[in-house]
Amino acid sequence: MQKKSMTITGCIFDLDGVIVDTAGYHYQSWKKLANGLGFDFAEEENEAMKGISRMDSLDVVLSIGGIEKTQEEKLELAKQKNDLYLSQLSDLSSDHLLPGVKDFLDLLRSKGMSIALGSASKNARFVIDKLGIKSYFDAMVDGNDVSRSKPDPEVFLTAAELIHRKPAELVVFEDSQKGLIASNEGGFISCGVGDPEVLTNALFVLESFEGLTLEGLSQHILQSRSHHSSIS
Ligand code: B16
Ligand code: MG
Repeated sequence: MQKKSMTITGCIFDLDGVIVDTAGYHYQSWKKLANGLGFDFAEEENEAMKGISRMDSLDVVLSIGGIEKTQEEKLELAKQKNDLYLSQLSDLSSDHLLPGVKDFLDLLRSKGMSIALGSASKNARFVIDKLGIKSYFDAMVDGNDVSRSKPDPEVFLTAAELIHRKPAELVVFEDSQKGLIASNEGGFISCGVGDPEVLTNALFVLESFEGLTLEGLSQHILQSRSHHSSIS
């Protein structure tokens, strides 16, 4: 029997919720802002906020509260949220990297894989600096570089272009449904990081990067593809 093979030339990492657990800090900041405006923002409602831009997130929060604001007021509220968010990052360090991330980055480097960042966050470069992992990245694309928010694939396609790799050869790691839709739309190999019950747009889902090898990654991809083709 012919052995199935595949080529992976690199990986694109989302930031919040994949490399570092800042998703909770984003949520706490939006909750505080909502509370200040007189309503609550429940954790279940936060899932839809993952991966989308600050201004789009603000629109979601305001619609939950049934509140309308002018563009100028919105800019001020977005600034307040960002100040709340940044105030929680003062002691961020490599200790906050999610389990297995550092080892997996080392592995990718040692195998000559390209590594890029594809994050919606305008704070991404600041966070990457604080985590001490800047030197791993061949390219970084964040919320300052794109005009369309996930689920648009712009952020990942721009990253692929910068590292001169084809989407079909790149694995995108994402913790949000919107990011996974963006990855699928761009023709990337979509790996969810988190809960498989939630991340239904992923080709396959990893709980974490702990113990992940390139062989293991290839196996996940091949198995998921053959499973998907057998049920479609
Ligand atoms: P900022 P990711 C996203 O980052 C977050 O998931 C999302 O919750 C946040 O609203 C967005 O960044 C914008 O972040 O306010 O820092 O610009 O997951 O795409 O790395
Ligand atoms: Mg994320």
